[in-house]
Amino acid sequence: MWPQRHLSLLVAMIGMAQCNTQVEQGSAEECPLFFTEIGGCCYLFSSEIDKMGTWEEARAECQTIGEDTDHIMDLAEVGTSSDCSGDVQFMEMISALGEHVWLGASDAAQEGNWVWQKTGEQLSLSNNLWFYSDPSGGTSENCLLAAVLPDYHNRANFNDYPCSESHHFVCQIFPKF
Ligand SMILES: [Ca+2]
Repeated sequence: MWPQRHLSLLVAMIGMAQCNTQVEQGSAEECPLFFTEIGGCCYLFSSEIDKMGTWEEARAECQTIGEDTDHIMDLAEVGTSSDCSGDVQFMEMISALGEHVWLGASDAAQEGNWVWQKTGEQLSLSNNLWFYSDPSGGTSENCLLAAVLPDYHNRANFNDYPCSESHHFVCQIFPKF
């Protein structure tokens, strides 16, 4: 487990921000407190709330914050929603922060078949955001990390990493269907 401090305060503050801004779900012009609006969608970078965790812990944290604030939330996805037009800016934001972050894709169910877990969309192995030699870890690396690596000019790119490692992460508000 990782530190739970500030969670209740965070939830209260997100709730207050919601009341003040009349946030629309998914594609919001304004995002709740602590969230960042990129390309019409709202993202929560966990460094903003001092949180890290395994991939599973990160995903659960996103879902819990969503339930507590009446949003559909999960680990962030890239390229799965036409409502979110800021994929390039999103990756640039991760590069600028300079920290590895968990994103919402996994190939745990079937090795080599990468699937964004919230939408069920495929993450193609030909997606050019993959690090040039990844995915490379076989069954020992089944979770998607946006890594910021010096040997890749500190440019965020997709890597397969062991799901049990602890990293920062990014949550996203998804539309209510
Ligand atoms: Ca794998």
